[in-house]
Amino acid sequence: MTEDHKIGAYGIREQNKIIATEDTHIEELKNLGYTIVKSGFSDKKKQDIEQAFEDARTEQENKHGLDYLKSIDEHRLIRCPLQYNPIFIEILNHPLIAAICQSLIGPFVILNQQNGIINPPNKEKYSQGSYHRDLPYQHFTSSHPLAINALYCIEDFTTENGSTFVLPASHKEEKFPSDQFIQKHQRQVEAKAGDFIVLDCMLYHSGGVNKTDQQRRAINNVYTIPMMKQQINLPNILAGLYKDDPVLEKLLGYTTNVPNSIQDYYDTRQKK
Ligand SMILES: O=C(O)CCC(=O)C(=O)O
Repeated sequence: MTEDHKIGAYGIREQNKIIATEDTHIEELKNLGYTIVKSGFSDKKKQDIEQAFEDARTEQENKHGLDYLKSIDEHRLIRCPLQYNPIFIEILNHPLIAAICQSLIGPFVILNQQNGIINPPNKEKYSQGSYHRDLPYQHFTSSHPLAINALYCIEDFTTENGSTFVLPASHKEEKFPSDQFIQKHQRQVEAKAGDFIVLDCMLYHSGGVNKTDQQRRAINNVYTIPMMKQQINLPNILAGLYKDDPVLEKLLGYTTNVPNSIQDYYDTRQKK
């Protein structure tokens, strides 16, 4: 910051300092509950992710059947894309996202879920298009974040295609605010393809209405303290895949899976 841009202040003895790249994001997440992080992925990588997203969607539909997925309102979600292509592992293991999560949640972070999210065109409704917390039904606040959602944008998120609405600082309040407050203070966040919209999971947010004739896609990556159960048992799905990598072994939950027996629990103690 140049002298011209220095903020005038008095009576202040303590102030945050921006030193590392992640510090700006950490400050925004603490104070506002959201921030935008540039992935730095090349155009080629972004295209490969988009292709992998569509391939994963086809594979899921072939496996479970589109009619069945529609009958349970799961046709606009891809559950656990990480099982289909290692490119999704690169997304969930992004170094800047990892640094932010570790600084906010603590040194031991696990992936709770990764989902492909499709906001359909022509104002059609979808499951994420209503206000919620990513730790739903919870009405407490905590002094440290318990969970962070890094929503990777496959295309530009615009007001036209239903980019995400947030209620700034609502992660600090227990109750969902009144409709009047929401109408006055909600903010629609715009982001570029390849950005992550990163949210404190206790921030109230909602997908917007997609008024265009093109789908708007994203991949959410939710990270939590290791004491929270995963949305789906990822070690079970991955069946040993990536277990040889000590970082991924922890992140994917291999070391925090609930032991099936007392002997299994003793084995975890022995490894410590
Ligand atoms: O699709 C969106 O804009 C929001 C996604 C969302 O709400 C979520 O990942 O929890």
